[in-house]
Amino acid sequence: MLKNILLVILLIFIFSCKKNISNEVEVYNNDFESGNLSNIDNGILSQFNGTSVLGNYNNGSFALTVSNLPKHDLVEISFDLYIHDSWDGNKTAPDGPDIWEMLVDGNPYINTSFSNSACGVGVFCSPQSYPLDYPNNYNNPKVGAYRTDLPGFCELITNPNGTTLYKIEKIIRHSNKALILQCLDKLVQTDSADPKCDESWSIDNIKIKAITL
Ligand SMILES: [Ca+2]
Ligand SMILES: [Ca+2]
Repeated sequence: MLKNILLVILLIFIFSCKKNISNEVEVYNNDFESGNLSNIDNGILSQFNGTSVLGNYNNGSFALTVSNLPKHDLVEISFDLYIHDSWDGNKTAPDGPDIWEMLVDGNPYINTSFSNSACGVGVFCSPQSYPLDYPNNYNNPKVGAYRTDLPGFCELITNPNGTTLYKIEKIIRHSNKALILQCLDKLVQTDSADPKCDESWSIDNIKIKAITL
């Protein structure tokens, strides 16, 4: 009974929150097809799977600054995150852990690990933290993925792990006039001659909305 009452209260809360969104303005949208790297520190472009993407990065980061946001209470940040090749999740040195982070105005909103190895009978597959934060150790590789059938980024080596696409979407409290979106990795692969070919990431279709309640 108490459970039901709590559920009703929660539903009313959610409904009233939805009702109170009075305005939504898209303040940034980039699919990188025009090569636009304005306001992106350390922006690099590549072609992947027939589209232009921001990346790829290994032990790298970029920072996007969006200025002159209208008055707002929340922001919704969404993008495609490609995890390329053989990320090792929560393994330890020399293979990992393979950490990926998203920060807004310097504050971490995602601090996780990805594993992109193949699982099978008799094959050990290293766990990943995503969709939870590192060091959660209980998720199989590719949990929470949107697509797992994409080719690897690096064509120089035979890499059976391919690329996994995750749809990242975060709504956070934010009211500053400017927003800095930073993504970075702390990839570890000390036994590889070409770590960027072993594991890397890139991003596409960044959209940011300013929301007024
Ligand atoms: Ca693109
Ligand atoms: Ca690694």
